[in-house]
Amino acid sequence: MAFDPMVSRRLLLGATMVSLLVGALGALLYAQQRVAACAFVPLVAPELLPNAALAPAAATGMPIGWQRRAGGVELRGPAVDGQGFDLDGDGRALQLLGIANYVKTPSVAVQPGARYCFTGFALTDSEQRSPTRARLVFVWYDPSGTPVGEAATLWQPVTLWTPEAPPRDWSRLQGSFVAPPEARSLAVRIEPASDDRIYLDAMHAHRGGNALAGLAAPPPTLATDLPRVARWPLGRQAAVAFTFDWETTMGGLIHSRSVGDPNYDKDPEARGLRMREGITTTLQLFQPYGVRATYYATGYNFLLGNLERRRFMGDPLFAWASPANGWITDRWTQRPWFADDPFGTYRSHPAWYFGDLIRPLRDAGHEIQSHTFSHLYGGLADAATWAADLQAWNQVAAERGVAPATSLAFPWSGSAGMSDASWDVLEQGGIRSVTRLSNQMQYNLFPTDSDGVVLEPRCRWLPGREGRILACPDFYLTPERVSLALRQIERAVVAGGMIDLWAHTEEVTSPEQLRAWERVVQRVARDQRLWVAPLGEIAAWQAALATLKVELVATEPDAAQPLIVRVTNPGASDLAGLSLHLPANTRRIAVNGEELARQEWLHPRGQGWWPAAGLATFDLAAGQTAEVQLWLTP
Ligand SMILES: [Ca+2]
Ligand SMILES: [Zn+2]
Repeated sequence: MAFDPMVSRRLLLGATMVSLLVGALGALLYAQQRVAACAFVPLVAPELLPNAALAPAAATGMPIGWQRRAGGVELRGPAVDGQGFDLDGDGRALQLLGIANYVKTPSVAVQPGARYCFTGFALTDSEQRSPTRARLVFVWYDPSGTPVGEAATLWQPVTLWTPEAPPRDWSRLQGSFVAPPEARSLAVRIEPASDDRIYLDAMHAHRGGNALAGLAAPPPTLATDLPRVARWPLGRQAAVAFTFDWETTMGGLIHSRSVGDPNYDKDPEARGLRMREGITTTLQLFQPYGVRATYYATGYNFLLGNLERRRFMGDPLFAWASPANGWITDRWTQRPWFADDPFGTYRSHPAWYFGDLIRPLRDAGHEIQSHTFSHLYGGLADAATWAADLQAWNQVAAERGVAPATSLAFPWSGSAGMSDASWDVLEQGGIRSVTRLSNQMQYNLFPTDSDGVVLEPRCRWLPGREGRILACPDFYLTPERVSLALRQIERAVVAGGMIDLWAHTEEVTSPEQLRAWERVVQRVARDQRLWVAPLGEIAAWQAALATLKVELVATEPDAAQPLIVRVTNPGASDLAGLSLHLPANTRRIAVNGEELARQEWLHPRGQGWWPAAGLATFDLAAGQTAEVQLWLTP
């Protein structure tokens, strides 16, 4: 066959066109994929983050335009201080330390309705050798710079770096969200789930990020329509717990630390006796008011003695209990923690063992929870020590008929330094609420005003453990702080929250201390707006309410047809005195077919409804569903 140059040229041209088209299409697809993955694409998805290079601002230790909540966020790296890490070759990365802390990016201009994404890299060189987690929170602002919405990603793993086993790669932190209609700018907060030190580097923001949409955390559901579940039983507006740190001479008193203990320089035996006396005085204090309190006990509180010379937790030596960490001597760096046990009984050594006091406390209805077995410093102990401590506490508690701990008060308010691994141990050990958390800024989940009044007094989920562990705010009650305590309670009412009023039992023994406590207890017990209960019960209530399901059964209510609401309690806690806020035009109400009585002149105690307050109250046991019928005036 003859060779036709025309045909061949046409073919060649066609082939070239096709391959160019395929190439262009391929490039387009490739670019689309990159945009979806939040990668940089010239012109299409340029860098949006101002100072993504983390260029340092003079003298602040921070990159220009970047913000932090508290100290503990600063530039580190080979080119900064010869320490720390760097991923992208410029010699610096941003350190983030503290569970209450965050890094906040400079703001990025956005168009409403468009999707934006953020990517960055993280690792931790945790002192406790624990990997950790972090999340991103997108904060949207209107043109005036007012926040108009927030959206969080799921918690994402942050890999552990150790000198022996450095990880191959840093962990990627990423997420994307669509800008809401009012939004004109965006800043991204990076938040940690523990006090393990994190380094952040190679952070970028782009348009796009479709492929990252699945990393969004489910948004919180806000029920605003009536009927709506009231926050506390019987429609009360706030909850108050009276709690005590209660320790024998062995629990903390001989292990004095000058920081976080106002009586560190007093004789540990005399203090142990006063801790004991504080049980008698507080039982008398609460009895007339029917108030039930929480006693956070250390392990030796459960012992009637130790004639058997039992050894607990493997007779540990806590090398971290050193002057460098605030101890007044270096004694505990050489001596086992329980070495001073006199091996006597509560009769021969009443300051050392309180096993005889458990029964009277329980008989009076009070709650006994964990102040740790050993009175360890939580942020300095490792996860294995935590596990041994929780196990030992539950063991000796069981010997006195006390249930495993579900709530824990940190000795010395020493939560600063808690690793994600230690929190895992607490969670797996059944701890559902914690208090006495660190008040150092970067670890402090409950900021206060200058007088020490907690600004947002309500239990909140521990970051990274939403739905699992509640962190509850406390207020240290001393005779000088009575009027502040009353202010704190008012603040809890306004917040619809809770406050834990606390001291050591040794601090409720003098006539002056008792007068102060009496004033507050009387005030609280008579205040119909307040629910007074042990802290563990308050936390269990809040956790149960978070899982409560309220469904409107589709009907067209009129004068004859009721509105039907199904309320389900899928949790393990009974909800006695569950209350519903009702529509103002409610005429009648029935629960599971039984009409609730009107209580025109009473506060809504127990079953019934109170039209003046717009509240209906009934009990909903664990695992039960109630069908509530409301007849409304049209
Ligand atoms: Ca870098
Ligand atoms: Zn203590």
